[in-house]
Amino acid sequence: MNKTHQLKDILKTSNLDYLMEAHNGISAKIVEETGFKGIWASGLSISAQCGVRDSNELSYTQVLDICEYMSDATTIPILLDGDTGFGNFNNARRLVSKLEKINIAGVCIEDKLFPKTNSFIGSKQKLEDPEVFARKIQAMKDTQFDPNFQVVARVEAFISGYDAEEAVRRAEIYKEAGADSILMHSKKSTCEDIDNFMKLWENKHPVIIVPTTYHETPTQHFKDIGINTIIWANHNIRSSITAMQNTTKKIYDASNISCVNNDIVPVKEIFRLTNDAELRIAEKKYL
Ligand code: SPV
Ligand code: MG
Repeated sequence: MNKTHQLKDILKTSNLDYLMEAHNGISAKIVEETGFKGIWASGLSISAQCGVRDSNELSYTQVLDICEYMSDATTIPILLDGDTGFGNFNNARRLVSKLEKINIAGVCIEDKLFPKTNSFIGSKQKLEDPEVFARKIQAMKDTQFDPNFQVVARVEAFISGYDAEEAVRRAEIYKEAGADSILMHSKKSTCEDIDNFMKLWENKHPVIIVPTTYHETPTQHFKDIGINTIIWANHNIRSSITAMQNTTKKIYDASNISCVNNDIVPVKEIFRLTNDAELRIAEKKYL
């Protein structure tokens, strides 16, 4: 099954599936070999690993370059966090064409304004007019070459302080415009927003959630209310920051590296992850 078909299966089937965050080639590879069926290429994490803010400070071609490394390193599908699509309908549809060329299986766009701000910053972010956003989705769906390429519409109504009725109103418009799934975002510490939405939504179309702040809700609850996909959105970048901070501090304090040897992988693990063995075999054949 090709990657777009795999992603479609993850997002559209009624059983609960997961996408795990990655932000470069090596983290994508780790996500795959751990057993996840798909990858969330997080805008926050990709920006952070470049040392910049999640405010469209990376150009879209810079994001594409990182996606290409992630795609080349893996055989499972990647859903790119495409923010607002890097502009209007025209920028968004060009993004789709470029993503298909590097074997990215789908893209999620959110109904905010370019340049975007991370959903966890501030409380009343201005949203895009839903009809304008719907035409952006339509342009993306009209542009895709592979019929299985996935366009996900992310609703930011709860993030901007609106109620479940507004969330449903927007989700319906985006579904009608051709979105393959709806990502309903919330930053409450409980799953109250998601519960309210799902009651009104009545499983009309597949739903993705990102329970970063309401992580104490048991996963079984999301199965029970009919969520299709959960995104674990930023845990690889956060864990790598913790690891790097601890290691760097220990080496700084000790002026020696023996103190961290038990905390870190041996260099040969890097060779394994980047498949150095294949190059050794190829050298025998071609050198
Ligand atoms: C991301 O991972 O970049 C997301 C999810 O968009 S969040 O940061 O929760 O908005
Ligand atoms: Mg993002």
